[in-house]
Amino acid sequence: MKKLLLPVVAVVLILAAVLIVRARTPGLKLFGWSEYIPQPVIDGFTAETGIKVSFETYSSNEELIAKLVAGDGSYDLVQPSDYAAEVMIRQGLVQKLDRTKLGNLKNLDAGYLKRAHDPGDDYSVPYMSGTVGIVVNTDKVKTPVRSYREVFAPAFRNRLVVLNDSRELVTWGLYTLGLPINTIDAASLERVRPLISDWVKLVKVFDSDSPKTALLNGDVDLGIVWSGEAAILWNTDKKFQYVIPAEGAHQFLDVLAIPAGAKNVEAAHRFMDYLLRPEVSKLISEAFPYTNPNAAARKLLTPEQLANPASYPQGGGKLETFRDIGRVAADIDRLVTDVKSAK
Ligand code: SPD
Repeated sequence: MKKLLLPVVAVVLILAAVLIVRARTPGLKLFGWSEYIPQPVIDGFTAETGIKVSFETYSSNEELIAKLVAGDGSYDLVQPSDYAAEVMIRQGLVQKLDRTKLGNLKNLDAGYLKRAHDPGDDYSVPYMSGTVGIVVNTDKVKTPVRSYREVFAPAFRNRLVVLNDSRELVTWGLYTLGLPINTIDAASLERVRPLISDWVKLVKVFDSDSPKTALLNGDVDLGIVWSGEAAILWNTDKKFQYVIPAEGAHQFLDVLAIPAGAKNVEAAHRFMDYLLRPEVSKLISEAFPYTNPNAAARKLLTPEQLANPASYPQGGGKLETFRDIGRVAADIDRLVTDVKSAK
């Protein structure tokens, strides 16, 4: 009996030790855009550090901000776009970073630092950049489509996929009317209303997560999408052409930031620094080919990857970033909800 007891006790002790170590190893609660951080990259981090990552996704900055304001989630790391980071800094929703823990910041192209949303780079680290533009299946659409007006043409009724994003939709209307996209008031929204009210009636699919899917399936023939989605389509078939709209287009920089109440700040810094490694950042570019702000990672990309016209657009076109527009953001949401419900 005694002979049996000893190994049993040993096994129980080992199991208990494993459980204690596990409980003490900090996890990381990550809240990021869908289709943006490859699972193998997350798994690589866990394999190397033992830090488990729980990953939840969202489809818009407004969804992210609403969760943080409500205090839901207790996230350790989030991934806002530049203008959303600006809102979050103003509202005290994110905390200052410890740059001594981010040795790989040196890999970033300086052109992506000291931007208006975070002039001192105190709160955020660039992740990926991109644009919002027109993608056309040129097997199905034979006329040139270069502007928002040309996308929202009666001929394309029920043939369109567009982002399910209120700020984006209103911006396309503002550009079309020649109005500023960051100085928005009640008058400009009233001017946009009839235009986008007509537009939403033409749309077959609203999708911010994977707008490429409706194009790949042949459910729609053209749309307005994130550049990384268009880049994947181009990689799949060169019939999918990406165009920066003639009136102007949104250029975004998505960043990483640590919420004010994060519990695992150390793990969040480690994960950020891991993502900034050239070889890791390259993996991200391969899975989700947005514009990579990591200069050292870009050196590892192939000429073909760098020649993708959606990932790295060549030449002209007016590109603008979004800014924090304060309370008008809620008016935009209401306007878009209104016009969609009247669809
Ligand atoms: N699937 C990833 C999409 C990332 C888009 N970020 C830009 C948002 C700008 N409103």
